[in-house]
Amino acid sequence: KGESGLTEVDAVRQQVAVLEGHLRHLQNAFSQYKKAVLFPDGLAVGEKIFKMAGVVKSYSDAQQVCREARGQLASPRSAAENEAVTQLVRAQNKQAYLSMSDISTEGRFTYPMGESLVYSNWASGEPNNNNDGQPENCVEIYPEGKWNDVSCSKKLLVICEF
Ligand code: 293
Ligand code: CA
Repeated sequence: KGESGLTEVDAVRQQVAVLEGHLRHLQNAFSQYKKAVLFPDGLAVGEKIFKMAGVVKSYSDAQQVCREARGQLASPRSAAENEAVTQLVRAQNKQAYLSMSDISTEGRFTYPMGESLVYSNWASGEPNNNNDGQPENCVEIYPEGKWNDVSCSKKLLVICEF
């Protein structure tokens, strides 16, 4: 025992209590911060956040918007993520770009880093690469949540993910 009368264990207990107070404060502050950041155009699904960017752009300009914000275009990898993107699309009633394309190899849609899709929600008959003249190498999501391949020059709502 030290001169103070406190055992080392007591000192450590006190430090833990102080840290628990700091942790509680951070949890409350983070919870408030998340609500503010997601209002009114963001949605969190698991560890992913989707955010409607409020602009309508061609694919390459849309990619740039998300990249400049240190994110990437929406890439729903599950039904739950697709439902979140669909909610944002429905709120604007405008089709939005997804990140995926078959620019590298016609007929093989990939994420921006080149991996094949782990989830898809194509509308019936899609992808059909059908745009008399221009190829359809990009993907739009409809307010119903289904996907359609479209020309990458089409101007569509931008939704980023982080
Ligand atoms: C064709 C047939 C339509 C379809 C459309 C889109 C264009 O016009 O049923 O909706 O292609 O796939 O991207
Ligand atoms: Ca199509």
